[in-house]
Amino acid sequence: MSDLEPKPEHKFAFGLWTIGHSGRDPFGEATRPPIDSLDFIRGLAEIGAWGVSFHDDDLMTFGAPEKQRREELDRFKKGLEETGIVCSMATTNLFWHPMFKDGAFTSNDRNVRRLAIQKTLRNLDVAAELGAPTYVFWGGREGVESAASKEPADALSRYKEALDFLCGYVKDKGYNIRFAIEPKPNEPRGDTFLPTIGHAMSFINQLEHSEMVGLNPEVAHETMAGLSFYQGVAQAIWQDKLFHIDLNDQKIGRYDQDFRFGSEGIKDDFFLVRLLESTGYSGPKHFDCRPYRNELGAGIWEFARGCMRTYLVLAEKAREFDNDPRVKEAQAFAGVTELAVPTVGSYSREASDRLLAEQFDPEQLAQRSYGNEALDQLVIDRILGV
Ligand code: GCO
Ligand code: MN
Ligand code: MN
Repeated sequence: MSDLEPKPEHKFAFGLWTIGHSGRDPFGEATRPPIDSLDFIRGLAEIGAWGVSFHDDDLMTFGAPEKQRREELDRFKKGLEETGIVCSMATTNLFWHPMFKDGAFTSNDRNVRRLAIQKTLRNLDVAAELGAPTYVFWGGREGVESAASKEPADALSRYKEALDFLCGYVKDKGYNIRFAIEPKPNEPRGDTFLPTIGHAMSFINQLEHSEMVGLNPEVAHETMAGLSFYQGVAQAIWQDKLFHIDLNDQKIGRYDQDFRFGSEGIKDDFFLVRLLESTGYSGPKHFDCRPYRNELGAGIWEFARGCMRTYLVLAEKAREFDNDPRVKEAQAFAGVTELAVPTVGSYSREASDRLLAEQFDPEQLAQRSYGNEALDQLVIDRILGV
């Protein structure tokens, strides 16, 4: 194994709400004291992380006087300057306050919708001041329990209206910020609008400034929906829409578990890391997860170290896998590189005439074996380290 020490060049980032999560859940109170934002940033620098992200309300007390909010922001800025940690992403809390119980951009109450956009405009100014290049939209409360309560087409129109307006603001102000939508199938709502990577990507095509809007997919969210996160991310990369990523882990079909990256679906995580490394994804590797609720003190930093360590181990394993001559041979047998060869090329009359005249032998084509068992065993051997 090469060096497994996280370094700033790896671009590992954590949200203020992650390592410092209080442990509060629907069944019980906080199990840990809050961490001050300055201590948090210092802690990140100590463990070799590079970036930090925040919700407006993580950083500045909601509803507090402007003077206090300014002081809280300046304290955070001091931490960034002192440590060299960068502010890699910002987002709005549009889910915690009871006024958002029916949604934010898609609340049936027009004043709640207007306030949600106003809250976002204000935090976009903060994001610009802190140099955050990405602004995330996770639609926490954008959804329904009762399908009778909202017309989906109206909700999607209001969602689009909000994002178009906010894109207009960023362009007007000349901010260097792109938006990233974070899909999630459910929780806290019974059904969430834009539930998966696929829904979000096709929604983006409907936006006025679709070029400045991409995705922030999360391991746990696609996995909750029983989908392959790897395939979703691969398609987002193929469509140039992977602007940011939330790494964590999750058992399939459960509530949003937000486990330490690499603690559950290790084979999926192997392929995910291999994908991010081999396609040259250059954004933050952002961990949106939290320590087990029974963890305290030094243990929460062990959790953070674990996320980064597992990522680095898997990156190394992926390189070894791709350099293994037995893998190359098995991949050639499986036809992996053959899939990269165009099938018919662009349409022309000649090309279609040629294809129509060609003779294929279906029986002989059916005789091919692809050797996927041997190939996949090489994956397992590599992950298990034998
Ligand atoms: C969740 C989400 C959030 C968002 C965060 C930033 O399931 O709670 O993943 O953690 O990522 O609000 O947008
Ligand atoms: Mn989540
Ligand atoms: Mn997330």
